[in-house]
Amino acid sequence: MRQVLLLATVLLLVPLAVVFAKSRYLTTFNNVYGTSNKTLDTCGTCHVNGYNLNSYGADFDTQNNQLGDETQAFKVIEPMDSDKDTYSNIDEINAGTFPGNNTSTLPTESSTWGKIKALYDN
Ligand SMILES: [Ca+2]
Repeated sequence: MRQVLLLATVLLLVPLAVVFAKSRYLTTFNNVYGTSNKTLDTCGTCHVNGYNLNSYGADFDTQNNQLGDETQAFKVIEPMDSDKDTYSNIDEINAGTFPGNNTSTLPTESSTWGKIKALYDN
């Protein structure tokens, strides 16, 4: 019985430890880019479907493992286009769009005018 309780405790605590350890990366991200309490202040900046890394998270993970420095890893991947939507990671971060989600892109002039036109057409 004691072993079952120990196993249950470990199974409950390990995922929590992973979540707390990884949220440190989000804190670093927010400190580097001033994104605290903004759109990108979410696990979804680097993850998809829970724990799985999106393309931006994977690029960060690769660089962080090589450099051993979270801040430098974020800086190194700034010019990259992790989600292949033609916008660099830093341009997306500055615009508040997700650098690891190719459906989250910077507004174009035509899309902005389209939204304004739609307001007046209704
Ligand atoms: Ca991009």
